[in-house]
Amino acid sequence: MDLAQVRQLFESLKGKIQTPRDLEKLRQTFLGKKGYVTQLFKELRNATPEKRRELGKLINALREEIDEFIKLKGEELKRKELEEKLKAERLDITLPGDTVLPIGSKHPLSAVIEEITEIFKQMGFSVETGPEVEKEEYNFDMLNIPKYHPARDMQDTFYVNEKGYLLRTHTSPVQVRTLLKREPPVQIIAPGRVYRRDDDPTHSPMFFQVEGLVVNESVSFANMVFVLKVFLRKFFEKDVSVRFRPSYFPFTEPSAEVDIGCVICSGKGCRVCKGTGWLEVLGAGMVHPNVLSACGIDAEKFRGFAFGLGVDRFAMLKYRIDNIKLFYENDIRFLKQFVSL
Ligand code: 2NL
Repeated sequence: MDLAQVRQLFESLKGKIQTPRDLEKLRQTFLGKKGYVTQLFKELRNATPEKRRELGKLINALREEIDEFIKLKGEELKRKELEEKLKAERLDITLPGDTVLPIGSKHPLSAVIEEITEIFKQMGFSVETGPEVEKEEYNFDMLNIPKYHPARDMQDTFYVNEKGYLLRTHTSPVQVRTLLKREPPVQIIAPGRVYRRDDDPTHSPMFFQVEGLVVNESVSFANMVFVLKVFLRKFFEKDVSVRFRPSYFPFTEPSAEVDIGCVICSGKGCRVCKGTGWLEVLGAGMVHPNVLSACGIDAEKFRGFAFGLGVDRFAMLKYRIDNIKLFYENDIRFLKQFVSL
């Protein structure tokens, strides 16, 4: 083949190059050891010096042209290949992730304790806490519950040792400690865990209580009625009816049990209020003079009222939960229903 034919062949093949392999084949066909251009150079040896110079220039030009084409086409093919690869592997990093981090929620009992605490704070109460392992003295003796008094059995106490230490059966010892270290006027609430040897569908051996205590000169039963009514109506977010029934606690005299009109059936009678239309929610009374004296307070000069409530009962009524055990099983399916609290 002569130069013109080689050039013509190259021109006809140029447009058919699709892949790097095609390109390499093209290179071998023209510039390889037995390629057409290489062949043309070899044939030059037989030409005259003038012809050799003249023809050599032309062959060289063709070789450079093919070289340049291979270089540019190679780059183009590489770019195309990369583009296709990127298209195939494309990730849209602007899409939202598919793993939503689970967000924890407040335990319903914590939410209710906070709510109760907030209401009493607004009424001028401050919050006191104390140890859960208590002295028998603070838990019973100073609250007018003498040794061998049936109340100590009624509350089925967990004794820690024989040296007079126990798990507190109510948060009253917190109030005793406060009275021992502080002069009246005192206006406090004591929220916290308490322990009793009870374990059945409606009783847990550990539960939460909030107790309250007000000690001042001329504090009356009427003051107590008012404070508890305000509290109950704020907590249940409606104008609930409230009634006080006579009762007995060793640490208060007189004592009362406080009922509200059933928040489930509005007093018509249902399963929760056992058809009575009333729910018992609080125990309360005027602090017994023996308790004030035991705490070093002049019972002639000062009076007080006190009350106690079970947090679980309040939470059950507020969120319509019928089984106290749900609060202590920590089943995620139960807990995650309280996300907004
Ligand atoms: C109930 C009854 C009550 C008290 C707790 C108390 C504390 C001191 C002095 C006098 Cl330091 N009283 N606490 C008074 C009356 C009732 O709780 O049924 N709780 C669930």
